[in-house]
Amino acid sequence: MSLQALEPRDDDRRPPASELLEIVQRGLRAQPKRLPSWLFYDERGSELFEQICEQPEYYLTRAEIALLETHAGDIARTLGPDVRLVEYGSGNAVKTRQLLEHLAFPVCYVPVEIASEALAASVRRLAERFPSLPMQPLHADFTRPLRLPIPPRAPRRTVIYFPGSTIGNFEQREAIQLLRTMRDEMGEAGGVLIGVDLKKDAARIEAAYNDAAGITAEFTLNMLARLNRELGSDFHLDAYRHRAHYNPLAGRIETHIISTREQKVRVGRMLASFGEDEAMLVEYSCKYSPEDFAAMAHKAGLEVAKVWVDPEQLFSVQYLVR
Ligand code: AVJ
Repeated sequence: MSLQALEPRDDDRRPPASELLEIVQRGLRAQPKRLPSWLFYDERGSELFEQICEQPEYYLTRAEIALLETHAGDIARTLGPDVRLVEYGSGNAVKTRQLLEHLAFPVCYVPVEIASEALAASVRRLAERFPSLPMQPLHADFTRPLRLPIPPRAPRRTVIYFPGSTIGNFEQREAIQLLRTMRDEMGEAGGVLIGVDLKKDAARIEAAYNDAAGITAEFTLNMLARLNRELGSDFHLDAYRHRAHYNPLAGRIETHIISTREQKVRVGRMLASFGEDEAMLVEYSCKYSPEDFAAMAHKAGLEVAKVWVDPEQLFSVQYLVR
C-alpha cells in the first residue's frame, strides 16, 4: 500500500466513519504499519501546519514567499497575460495573493480543494483583495481528473499552481501520475507553476521537521488524536512520539510515529499491537535536485521552462510546459 493510494477526504465530504475506519485498519495491518499523510489535516492539524510555517527552522514557506516576491515580475512575464490560474489545494493566502497581484489581466482564479470550509475561506479572503476577479471554486480531489468550469472569457493559457512543495508528499510514481494529470488539465498551451524543495545539507532539512518548539511533533501526534475523536480509537497519546529522519539515499524526510512501549490499540473491532520502538510511517517529504525534478517532470511529459532559486539554494519555483 502506498501513502497516497488512499484518496484524501475532508471534513464534510468526510468518508462515512466506516470508510475512514477501513483505511486506518488497513494501515495498521500493513507491515510495516503506515497511515496516509492527508490524515494530518483536520481543523487542528491545519492550524498546527500554519504554525509550523512560522517556525524559524521551517525554511520552506519563507524561502518560497521570498522567491515569489523577488521574481514576481519575471514570473508574471513568463506566464503572460490572460491566464486562468488553477490552484491545487486550498489557496495559501500570502502566496496566491502575491502571484495574482502581478498577473496581467487574469481571466479567473480556480481554487481546487476537497475541504469545502478551507475552499470557501480562501475565496472569501481573496475576494476582498480582488473584487473584480472572477473566482470559480471547485470542490474536488485534485489527484483525480477534474471538470474545470467554463471560464468567463477565453484564457490564453491555463496555469496550474501547486506551491508549498506538496509534490514532495507523493512517492515518485504517484508524483509522476499527478504531474501527468496536471498536463492533461492545462491543455496544449498551458503550464504548471510548482514549488519544489531542494536537496541540501541533511541537518538543515532535519531541523525543519524537528522544530525546537515541538510544533511538528504535536502536528504528527494530532493524527492519533483525530482518530481517537473520529473513530473512538484509544491511542494513548503519551505513549507515542514523533520521529523525522532524512534518508539521504531516497532524498526524503521520513516521518514516523514511534510507539514508546509495547501496547495495544482498539480501532473499531480491531485490536492492533505495537512493539516497543515500533515505527509507523506517516509522511514522506521528498527533496529534489533541479536535475532530479527535471527528470521526473520529463517522465510526465513536461519540460522545465524556467527555474527560480533563492541565493541560498534552499527552494525552487519551477515553470513546466509541454
Ligand atoms: C505541506 C507537505 C509541504 O512536507 O514540508 C511540514 C507538511 N509536514 N512539516 C512538508 C509538513 C511536517 C509539508 N507539506
